[in-house]
Amino acid sequence: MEREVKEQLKDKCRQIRYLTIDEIGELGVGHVGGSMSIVDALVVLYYRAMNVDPENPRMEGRDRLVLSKGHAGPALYAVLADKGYFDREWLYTLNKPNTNLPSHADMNRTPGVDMTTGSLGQGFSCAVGVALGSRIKGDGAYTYAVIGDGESDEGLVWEAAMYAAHKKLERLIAFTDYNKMQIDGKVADVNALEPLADKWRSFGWNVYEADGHDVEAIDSAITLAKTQKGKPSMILLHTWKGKGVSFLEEKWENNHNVEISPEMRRRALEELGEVH
Ligand SMILES: Cc1ncc(C[n+]2csc(CCOP(=O)(O)OP(=O)(O)O)c2C)c(N)n1
Ligand SMILES: [Mg+2]
Repeated sequence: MEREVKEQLKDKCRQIRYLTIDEIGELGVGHVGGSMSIVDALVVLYYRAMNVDPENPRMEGRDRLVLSKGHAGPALYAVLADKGYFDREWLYTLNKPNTNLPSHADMNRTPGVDMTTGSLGQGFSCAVGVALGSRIKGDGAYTYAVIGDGESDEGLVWEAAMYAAHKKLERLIAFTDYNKMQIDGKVADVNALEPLADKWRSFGWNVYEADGHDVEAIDSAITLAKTQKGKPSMILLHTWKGKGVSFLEEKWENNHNVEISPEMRRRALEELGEVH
């Protein structure tokens, strides 16, 4: 990746984190930790990998993203607003009455959202259906899906994983936001996933691992996944819950769905720097 491109993507991550905090701060509470941990992957997807058109959110043959961990909606909304799918002012209606941006992603309300998600496990199985539909149509599109590590406790994830491999859905590329935390504690304590890479491999997937806060590593993993034939791909992203704001990073054990007071919002935005 060219140095300039990398710097641009990194700065975009900073800006998306700023918008994410700003919109949650306006509401006063939200899924901050898991929104901040997935920003870099969303940025690589929307600013580099995906064939999408904000002017035509339902374009035939577009690549699709299913944010199966739908509670990270605020991060996706920040990206979609920045890309021009809708007015940035919408961000400040997050999860308020009559909003088009509910806390969990909703394809019937928000331009650019490809699947309604929030009930953990379901989105991923829908992504497998989307990828299968695309293959049947022969439109050449890629389907991307993001699941949480806690979400991986859902049996539905593994049913869908098995079926995707059975159908040889090589244009399905999934990510696990492996931030090591879920709602009630550490993933390793609640229901350990390791050896996670081996599990996905044994389900018939190509598996890659990357630093989920390194845009170049994420981009390389996607590029590699696209060269593979006959299998879907899983990219395990090692991430940090609350990434980008020091006081949230320090609260990694308890930043899942938390208050962002006006003072916390001010401090976080100051740390993240200006957005124009
Ligand atoms: C089926 C279902 N059960 C429970 C919940 C409530 N819930 C929302 S987020 C969450 C924790 C998910 O953990 P993880 O997938 O690790 O998310 P992240 O750390 O990325 O925020 C839970 C239990 C839900 N949304 N859906
Ligand atoms: Mg998690």
